[in-house]
Amino acid sequence: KWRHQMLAALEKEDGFYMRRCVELAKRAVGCTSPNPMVGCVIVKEGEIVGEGFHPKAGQPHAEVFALTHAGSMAENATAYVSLEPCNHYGRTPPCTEALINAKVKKVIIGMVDPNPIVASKGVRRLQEAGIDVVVGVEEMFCKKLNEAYIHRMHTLKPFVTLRYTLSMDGRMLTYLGKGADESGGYYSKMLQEYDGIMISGELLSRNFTLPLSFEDGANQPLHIIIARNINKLHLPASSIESASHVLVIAENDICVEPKSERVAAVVLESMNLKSILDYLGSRGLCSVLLDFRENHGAIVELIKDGFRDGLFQKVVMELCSVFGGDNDASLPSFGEMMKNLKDFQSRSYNESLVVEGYFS
Ligand code: AOF
Ligand code: ZN
Repeated sequence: KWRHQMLAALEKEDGFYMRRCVELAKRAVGCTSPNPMVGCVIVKEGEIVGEGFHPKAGQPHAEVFALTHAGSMAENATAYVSLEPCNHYGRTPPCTEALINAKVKKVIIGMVDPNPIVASKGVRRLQEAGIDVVVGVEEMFCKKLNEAYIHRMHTLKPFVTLRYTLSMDGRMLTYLGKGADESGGYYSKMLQEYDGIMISGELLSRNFTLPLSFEDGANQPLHIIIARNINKLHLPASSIESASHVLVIAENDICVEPKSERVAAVVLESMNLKSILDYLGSRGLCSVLLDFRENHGAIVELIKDGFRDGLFQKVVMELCSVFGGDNDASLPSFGEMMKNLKDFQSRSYNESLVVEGYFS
């Protein structure tokens, strides 16, 4: 009995293992779309015997990696998964069957999969096989991890974050502040995290280079160039080499140079933000960063559309320790913006304060 009590005291809580799942899942940040990020841990008698995460769409799911790692130790063990195990044949076979075949005793799940093909069917299948199932451990944490995936499942559109820079006196700046410095800055991390970054075509005529993430091994975002009232677009050749892919969205056929297999162009009949997002969602993008880098042109129209049609989910504002900037921008003032946001967080990076929040 004494030994039992000792073991119980040493045993970690479910939350501990679920947080480990989330940590593992994040190793594939920016790489899994249109799939979610998922982590899995197999625990036997208080010890982790298997770990895995989903690296990329088309590759095996987190559970498969963790079960392979655990081998025969998975029998009678508890599996922790940050997302409900799938019960369908997609690009890969169902994880429920893998867990059942491995004879795990219990499955602890962070959140139900909002994908209508799964939506609690995975839970049911495991229960029917006699496995003990718990749902909702560290649920908020697991939902935050996949906020973009969840949003796309519900709306078929990517999750959109509006980013801009402000001076100390609350005016708009069209450049990035010191908080966006190459390594360790918030901007490079965002570029790693988002599936796409949207900028306006007008910017490219001004020696603007396509922004890139400097994080180790980062999967670069798709550079989405919005070309309105432009007949010819010249992309910065040096940027194309380092960018992953460029997608030009235009109202009519335009000439894009230089030609490259990394550059694609598409004509959309309607160029409002809603149509653009519908299109990007259908292409499997879960998240898009709308980067405010100039005070006129196509970007201003998109911002107006976004506020009118409620298409923004999140805002990231960099407050720089400089004075000046523009007054007549299309964006609300800092105070007005803050009134519409919830769940704020602020962090300082170098000489900038980065404030983020969600639209209610
Ligand atoms: C899991 N574990 O690690 C992931 C899941 O085309 P597939 O086979 O990759 O299936 C994609 C769907 O599976 C995806 O939309 C989501 O519902 C689920 N993702 N499920 O059990 C995982 N990545
Ligand atoms: Zn699966």
